[in-house]
Amino acid sequence: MAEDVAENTAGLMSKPPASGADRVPFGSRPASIHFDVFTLFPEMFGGPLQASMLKRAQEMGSLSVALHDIREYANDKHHVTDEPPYGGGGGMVMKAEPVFCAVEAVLSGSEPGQDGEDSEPPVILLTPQGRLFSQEIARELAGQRRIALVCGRYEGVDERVRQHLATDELSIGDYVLTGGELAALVVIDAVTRLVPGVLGAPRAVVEDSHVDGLLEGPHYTRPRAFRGWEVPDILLSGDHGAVARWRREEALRRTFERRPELLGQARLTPQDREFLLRLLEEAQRGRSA
Ligand code: 6GU
Repeated sequence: MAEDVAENTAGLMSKPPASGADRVPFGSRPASIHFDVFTLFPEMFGGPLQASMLKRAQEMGSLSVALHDIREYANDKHHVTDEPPYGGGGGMVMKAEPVFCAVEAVLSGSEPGQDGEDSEPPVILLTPQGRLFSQEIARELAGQRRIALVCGRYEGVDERVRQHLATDELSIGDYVLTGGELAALVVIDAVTRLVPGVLGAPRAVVEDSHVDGLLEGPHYTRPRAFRGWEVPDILLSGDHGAVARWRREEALRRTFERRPELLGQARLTPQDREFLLRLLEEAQRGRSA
């Protein structure tokens, strides 16, 4: 069944590792992650999983995604997956049983595919009530071999899914989406790029915004002057130490200006603190002038 969905969404199942994967030392194996996604709208995943990094990660064998249509696990003739809420009120609530049946069938290995390897992967429910997804959570999840993502829909999900099936509940921000599907894609993207070998240059991960708790500073590429706007001279100086310090200060400046609340958690050197103090003094002078 998972295969059917994947094929209908044009080949989303994992492919055998490409030739580069056999350069891994004997006895170890390449890092990879598998997502089981439970959704009423598997067709929402086609495009994003078939482009760019997520496509390449699947081709390399670093990522596999199995889409499971919850509707197929509804036991009644009409495959009902939602009902009006007990106690009245508006909207519809996602029924517990089809979700339980789908997750249990797939994770217990009674479903063809990735069974046996890890019988108790995290089962993450995606709803606006979850804890806020972050780079830190992405890093934790990137250490898993397998993750189940359950996409909430409609006005809600039967509470028993939350209490007795999910091991965690995530939200991607303080706004309301029509369902957890886009949030699941956000999680898959953020986690997959942290799987070793997925990004070409490991430095890119180390220097990411949010990794050391700061926003990234500005970047420039050719040409040196575009419509009269010049690249900062220091980037052309060839002085690597000066460039590194400038980048650090621009990251600090940007974080100070846009997300000052991040500075409390950031990893800062004494030199960073000195620079921030200068920014603070400048800001205070600016305000009193
Ligand atoms: Cl995970 N689901 C929905 N429906 N809305 C959201 C969300 C999730 N995260 C932010 N908004």
